[in-house]
Amino acid sequence: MTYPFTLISHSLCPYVQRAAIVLAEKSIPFDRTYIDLSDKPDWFKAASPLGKVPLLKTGNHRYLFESAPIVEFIDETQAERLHPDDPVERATHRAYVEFASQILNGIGALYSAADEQSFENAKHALRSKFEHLDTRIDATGPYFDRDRFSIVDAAFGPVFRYFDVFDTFTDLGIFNDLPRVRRWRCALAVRPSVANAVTNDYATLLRAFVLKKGSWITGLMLSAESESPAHSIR
Ligand SMILES: N[C@@H](CCC(=O)N[C@@H](CS)C(=O)NCC(=O)O)C(=O)O
Repeated sequence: MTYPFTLISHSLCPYVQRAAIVLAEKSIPFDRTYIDLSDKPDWFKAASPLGKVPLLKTGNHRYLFESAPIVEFIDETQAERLHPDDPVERATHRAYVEFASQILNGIGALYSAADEQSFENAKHALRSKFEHLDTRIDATGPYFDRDRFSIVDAAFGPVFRYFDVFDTFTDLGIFNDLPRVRRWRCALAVRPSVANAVTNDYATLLRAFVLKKGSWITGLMLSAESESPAHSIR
């Protein structure tokens, strides 16, 4: 059986996860096609003007690209809206989806940092963004917009997922004394749409990615493995 939507994916891509989470929140069944981004097939290059995942193949065989318009399209056309009705609130939510993208860039800087100083700089830049979020999230929680799961949550589930893996080999301390962010992270981790947006081998694949990076964080992972080889992927 084929479904009206196919999400063109990569196993580790946080932007793909946003679309998968929003589809799941709306109980829309969909197919997934995984792309090897180091060896992109011709049909993918033709369908993706920027050469990136996600793409959403819609029922009429059109491909949508870029996660923000894909997510907005799903939100506008399927089931109840996840974005708020109020235009100011909606614009604010869109801004925090962009904030999540900036945090993803910061995570990229963290795992790419070649030396301890750049690693510490990346860590502090991330920490200050989460400090801001801790002041921004409502005390009642559990989500960005209290008890209403929104697209901002779909953007932050994949952000926190990186730290679930990093926490297995290093104590970054990024969330220390940030109780609202910590509670939000826990609430997203157990939300089925978020938990099921990746395959079961996500952690193994992310560790393999970190190993290949050959950066400062790779050294932290390898030294933790030499002390406790339980998570070793080699
Ligand atoms: N702005 C894009 C970012 C998507 C993105 O960076 N995708 C990455 C994987 S996570 C990709 O496809 N990279 C392949 C490439 O740049 O060649 C979006 O929101 O969809």
